Amino acid sequence: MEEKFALFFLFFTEVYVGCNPSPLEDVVIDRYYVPRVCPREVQTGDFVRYHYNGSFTDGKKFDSSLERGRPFVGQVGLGRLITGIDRGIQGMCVNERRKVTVPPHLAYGSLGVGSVIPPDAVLVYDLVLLDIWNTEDKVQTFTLKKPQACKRTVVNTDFVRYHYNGTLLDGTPFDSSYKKNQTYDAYVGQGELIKGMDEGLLGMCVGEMRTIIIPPFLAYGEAGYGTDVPPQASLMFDVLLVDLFNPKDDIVVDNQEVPVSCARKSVVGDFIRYHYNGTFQDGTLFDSSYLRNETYNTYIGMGYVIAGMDKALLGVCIGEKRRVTIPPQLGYGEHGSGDIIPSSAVLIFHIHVIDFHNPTDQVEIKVTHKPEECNLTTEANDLIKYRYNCSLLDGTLLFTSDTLDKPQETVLGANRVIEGLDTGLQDMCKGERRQVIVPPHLAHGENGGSGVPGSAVLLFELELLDLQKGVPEGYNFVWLQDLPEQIFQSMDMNSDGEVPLEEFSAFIKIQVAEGKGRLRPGQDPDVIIKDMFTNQDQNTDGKITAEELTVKAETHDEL
Ligand SMILES: [Ca+2]
Ligand SMILES: [Ca+2]
Repeated sequence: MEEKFALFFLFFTEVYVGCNPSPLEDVVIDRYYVPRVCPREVQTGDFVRYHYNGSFTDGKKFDSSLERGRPFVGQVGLGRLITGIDRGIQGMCVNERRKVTVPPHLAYGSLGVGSVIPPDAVLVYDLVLLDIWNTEDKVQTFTLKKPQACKRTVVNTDFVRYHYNGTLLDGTPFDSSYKKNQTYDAYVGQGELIKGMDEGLLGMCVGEMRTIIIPPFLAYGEAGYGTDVPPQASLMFDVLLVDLFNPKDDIVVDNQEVPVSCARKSVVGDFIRYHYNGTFQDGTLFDSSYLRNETYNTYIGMGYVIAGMDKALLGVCIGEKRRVTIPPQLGYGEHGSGDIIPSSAVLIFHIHVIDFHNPTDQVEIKVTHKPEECNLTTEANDLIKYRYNCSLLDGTLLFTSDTLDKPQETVLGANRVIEGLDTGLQDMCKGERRQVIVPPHLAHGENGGSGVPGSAVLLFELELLDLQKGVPEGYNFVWLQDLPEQIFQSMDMNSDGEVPLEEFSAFIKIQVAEGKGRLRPGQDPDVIIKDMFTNQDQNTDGKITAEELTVKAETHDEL
C-alpha cells in the first residue's frame, strides 16, 4: 500500500508540475463526500458552522477545530474568513466533506502568521460542514403526516403537549421526549418555548407530525444550551402533537345521537347511569365502563365527577349518545390522575346514557290501551292476573310473564311486588294496557338484585287480564253492605237455635251471590268458609250458638 501510494503521489506531482508549473491561482476543491440529499448549499452571506483540520501540503497540521472540540462559526463571502475558505466553502451542503487547497495569496500571503504559518504557505483545509443559516431565514416546517379530520389547529395561547426528537442540522441528536417517556408541555406564544418552536407549532393539529427547522437566532443563539446544543446551532425537531387545548376552552359536545322520543332531559340532582369510553386526543383509550361491564352511576352537577363531566351530563336524553371533549381545567388539571391521566390532558368521552331519574320521581304511568267498559278498577287487596315485560330503559329485557305457564297473579297492596309496580297496577281495569316507568327507589334500589343492576330505572309493559276484588289482609270475608240486623236468625235457617256448618256455609254463599259480602279471592270458598266457621265455634261442638256469634261480633271480626 505504501509503495502504491508513493507511486501515485509521484505520478500526480509529475503531471501537476508538467501541466501547470506556476503556483496555484485559485483554491482547489475536492468534494470527497457529498450527501445524497443536499437541500441547501452555502451562498455568500450565509453563516456556517464547520469543523476543519488545517495542514500544510506535507501533511503537518497547523490548526484543528476538532482538536479544540469546538466548531468554527463564521459568515461566508464577506471577507471575514480567509479568501480561500470564503471561496472554498461556496456551494457546500451540511455533512459534505471537502479538501480545500488554498494558495498563499488567498490565505496568509508572504507574511504568514507568526510562528504558526510560514510565509507563502499553501494550506490544505479538510472541512466538514455542520450547519448553515442566514439572518433572512425563517422557521421551516414540513408536514410528514396529518390526520384527515383536523377540526382545530394550534394558535397562540394554546397549551400543547407534544413528543419530539431534536437533532442538530447534521443529524446529531441532542434531546428527545421519547427517551424521557413524557411529552413536552407548554403554552404557545407566551415565551415558554424558543421562538422558532412557538412559530413552528402554529397550525398543527393533534396527531400531525411535522419537521420544524429553526435557525439559531430563533433557537438558543450564541449561548447554545448546555452541552448538547452548541452556540449558533440550527435545530431540527420532528414533532408529534399529542394534545391541544386553550385555557379558555369549555367542554365541547358533538357527535350527538338523540333518540326521537325524549320526554325529559337531565338536570342537576338527577342520578344517571351511563356507559363511556375515555380516550386522549390521540385516540389512546384510558378507561372504559364497557370493559368493567357495568355502567358508571352518579348524581349530576353535584361535584361527584370532574367538572367537565358534570357539565357534559346535563341536558341529555335517556338513550342519547354524545362525544364530549373536556379540557384539563375541567378535567384532572395540571396534576393529572395517578398513572392514568397525564398532567394537562384533554379527555374525550364517548357517552351512552342508559337511564337517569330523580330521587323525587314517582311512578310514571302511560295508558296505552283502555277498554271501553272500565267500571271495575284495581285497588289494594284485589287479586289480579296480569301480563308483563320488564326491561331496562336501553331496551334490555329482564323478565317477562310470557315464559310462565299461567299469568302472573298477585294481591295488590300486600307488599308482594316492588312498590312501583304495585302502584303501576292500581286503578287499572281488565283489558287495560300500560307502560309504567319505575325509578330505582321504588324498585330494586341502589343495590339492584336478581338480574337488575343497581339504581336501574325499570320499564314495565303491563296488561291486566283478570281482577277479583279482595278483602283486607287478615280477613276471610267482608260485608259490602250493612250487616243484616238479625244476623243469627238469618243464619239459623230452620230456627232451632243453632247453626251448623251447612247453614253457615249456605248463609255466606247467599251473601256473596247477592253482592252483600265478599270472600277472600283466590282460594277454595269451602275451605275459607270452614275456617270462618271454626273461628266462630268457640267450644268446637260443630255448631254456632247465638252467644258464640255475639261474642265474636263484639270483637269486630269479619262477621
Ligand atoms: Ca239451625
Ligand atoms: Ca259451638
